[in-house]
Amino acid sequence: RQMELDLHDAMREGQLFLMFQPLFDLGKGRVSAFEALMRWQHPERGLISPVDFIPLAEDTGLIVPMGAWAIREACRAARQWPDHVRVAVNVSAVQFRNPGLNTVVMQALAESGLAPDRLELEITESLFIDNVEGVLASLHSLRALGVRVALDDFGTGYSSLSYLRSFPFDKIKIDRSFIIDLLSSDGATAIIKSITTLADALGMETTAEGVENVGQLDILREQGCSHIQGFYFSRPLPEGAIAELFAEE
Ligand code: G
Ligand code: G
Ligand code: MN
Ligand code: NA
Repeated sequence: RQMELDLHDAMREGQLFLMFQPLFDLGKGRVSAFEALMRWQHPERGLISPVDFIPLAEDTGLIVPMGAWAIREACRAARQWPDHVRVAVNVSAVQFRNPGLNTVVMQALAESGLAPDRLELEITESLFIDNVEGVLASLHSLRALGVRVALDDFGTGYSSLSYLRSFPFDKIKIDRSFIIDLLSSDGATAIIKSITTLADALGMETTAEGVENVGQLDILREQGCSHIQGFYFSRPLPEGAIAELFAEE
């Protein structure tokens, strides 16, 4: 209860901020995007992880204004980056089902001047639990704005294949749990291979999440994964560090 009150204050008092983790394009050999990851600098408790406050934000509905803020803030930041670099923003199921999302996206693009195809929204499989028709309609209206859509945490949820066929995602993000097993299990390698083959056939990119070492990277490259994200390449960075990163490139 106290945490809920605190979360209200967090929004008003600017205690929320975004970190940005790079996604690396293996084919082009360069950073292609950054994923925006929300953080809460609590005045007494210090830094709080989204794992600990996003569920509360979803239960209370606060995720709707918080998520809108994240989209606006991410677009504003990305406007400073080179044109080929996108920004990816996580959209929770509650936020996705809110009818105001299209307007939020449109306003964030207009306000920042960011080209629509530089914004990528990450949604998870859990959205497809019910009302699949409604979810597909919303996805199409977002797509009509010119933004990209990625399927996050792929492989952890429900019957994945039917909605992969029904909706043209731009990218599939392969869940970290598959990457963890890569060095110890041939089965995990086979799964990566089948996901990248499927994604290629459907014209979708793939990002492997949670890549932590060069051994995993080698297998992913070999199995046709197009992008990687993870601590091996870079941890999430503060906005200020990104300008330096591009200066080095
Ligand atoms: O950054 P970290 O790995 O701690 O994120 C933990 C979880 O919180 C991830 O599942 C991530 O998708 C989620 N998350 C981070 N930022 C946001 C955000 O802005 N909105 C939503 N809905 N989820 C987020
Ligand atoms: O659910 P989602 O994919 O949005 O979650 C992203 C989360 O994964 C972030 O909290 C981020 O900090 C975390 N993450 C990113 N790279 C790695 C990694 O290499 N290892 C681990 N353990 N977590 C990672
Ligand atoms: Mn994500
Ligand atoms: Na994920």
